Amino acid sequence: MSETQNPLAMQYQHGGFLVKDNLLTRDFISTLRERITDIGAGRVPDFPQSDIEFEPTGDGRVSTTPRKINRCAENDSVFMSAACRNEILDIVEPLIGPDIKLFGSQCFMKPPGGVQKPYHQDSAYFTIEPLSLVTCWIALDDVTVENGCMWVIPGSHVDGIYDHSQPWEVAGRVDMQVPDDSIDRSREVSITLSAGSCSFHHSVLLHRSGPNLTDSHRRGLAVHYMSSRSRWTHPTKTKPIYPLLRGREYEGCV
Ligand SMILES: O=C(O)CCC(=O)C(=O)O
Repeated sequence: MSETQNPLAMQYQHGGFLVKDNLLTRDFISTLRERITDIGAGRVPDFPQSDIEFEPTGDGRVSTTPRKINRCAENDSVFMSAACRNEILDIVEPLIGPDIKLFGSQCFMKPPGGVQKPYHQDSAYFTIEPLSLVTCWIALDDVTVENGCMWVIPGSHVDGIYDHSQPWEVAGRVDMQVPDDSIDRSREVSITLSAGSCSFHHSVLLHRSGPNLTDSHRRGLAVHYMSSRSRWTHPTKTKPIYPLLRGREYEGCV
């Protein structure tokens, strides 16, 4: 089926995101949740502790509550099995083509009291061209406005990269966000999901997530996919090895 005939791909091209309800089973989601608990408790010995970030305490220090687990699929076979699920790759393929590589993965823990993540575009941080990666965000818990769902500005994926010039302090370091006055919040829409449902967003789409105002976690696994025809553009850093998940490699590409 060509990109233009696929209704999901058309929706994605128009709005820069799409939602697929109940894409993964509750059993598989339970497996991922248990794996997160084991990693957090240090029961997965090979998982690098340096890839776990912690929540800020509000007084400039960092707590012992995990906020984010970086490189989950790259470090761990259980998470890699999530990144390789055919249910997901079958949706990604019409969006970026048949040759698909894993660019990265992160688990956003958003514990009770977890802080917001302000507006940003993933491609502002990704040194890959073209700027057309797609992120599958897998809901590991039921995700609501109250527990900090994602919000997006539909159609902003065609705007190009915004200035990320407003400092934002989190987890002991300063990150950058799109200045609040550049965003028209009257256009934003929330993405609420049941556990096992997934959203897919374009890497140039403006998005944020709210604070968690509830007393349970709002966990989400974000897996970033790119075409294996993409090019590495970082001026100094050596290109990492990106695993091929479907299709084929291309000479001189990522
Ligand atoms: O899950 C979150 O809180 C933020 C997610 C996000 O920014 C992303 O997946 O790019």
